Amino acid sequence: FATALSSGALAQDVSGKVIGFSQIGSESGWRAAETSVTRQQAEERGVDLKFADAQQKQENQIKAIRGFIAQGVDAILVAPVVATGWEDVLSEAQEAEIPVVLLDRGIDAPEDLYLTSVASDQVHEGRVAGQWLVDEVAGEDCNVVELQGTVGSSPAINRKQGFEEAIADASNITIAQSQTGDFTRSKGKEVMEAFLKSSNGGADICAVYAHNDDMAVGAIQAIKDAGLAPGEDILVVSIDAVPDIFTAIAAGEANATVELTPNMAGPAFDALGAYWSDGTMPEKFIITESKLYTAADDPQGEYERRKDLGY
Ligand code: GYE
Repeated sequence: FATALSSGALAQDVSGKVIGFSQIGSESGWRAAETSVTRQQAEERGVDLKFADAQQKQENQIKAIRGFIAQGVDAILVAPVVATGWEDVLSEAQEAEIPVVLLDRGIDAPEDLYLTSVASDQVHEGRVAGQWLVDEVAGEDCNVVELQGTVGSSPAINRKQGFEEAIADASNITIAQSQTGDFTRSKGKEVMEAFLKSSNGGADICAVYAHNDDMAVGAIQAIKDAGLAPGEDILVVSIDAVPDIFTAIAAGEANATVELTPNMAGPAFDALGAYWSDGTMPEKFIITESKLYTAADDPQGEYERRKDLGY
């Protein structure tokens, strides 16, 4: 019994495994946090993590995955930059019997091509952001400008859809302009500048909805440069809950964010460990939480808490 129990206790063990991680790049603060949490998790669990930065290009991710297959890694983690175009390379991994776990973004491909997917419910995130705005403006007319994430990525598609669903019955709220800011601060600022110019210097804009905090931070700068007060003249709602947005919320320059945990690797390693120990098949979709934060939720404390976690 003692032996059976102790081997049971090792059930989730992934130590000694070689795991490749095809990361998208470093477009956002959230992405940087995910990279560092994944490295930490690997180190704590004794995983030999092979890290490949794709610099936002799917072709680099496909090359990295082929490299991992050629090296004979034990598993592959991939954060897929866009949703389409994965079937061939994931079939190659499947033929090589290397389990693949998707992190933080989804793909349009048969579900048997990956073991599991660890991600948030991105449609839900969009709904939470949209519902916050519906409640906040309480029936007043409101023109929203939207900063979308990377074109063709699952969070851009889903966060747009969820937000539109949440405001569908609010005839007072209209999405006046919507464009991609590629999940980056610099593009968020640039696109917001254009929105402000074409909206009477910003006088016609009531709120900005950004698919991530980094674009919101860029937009906040553009709003200030235009001589307006972000958070007051123009409401700001976004997604991720990174430290910098809490600084903005604490300063009254942003209003709300929806949290996305950067710890996608922890549940992924747990799932792989169980799978390797006794063949346990994980849930196909492991869904992380999406909590709304506003100025009422101790933004300074949330900032510090994340800094302590190594964001
Ligand atoms: O929200 C954004 C990042 O894929 C869900 O990608 C993730 C998104 C995240 O760059 O900041």
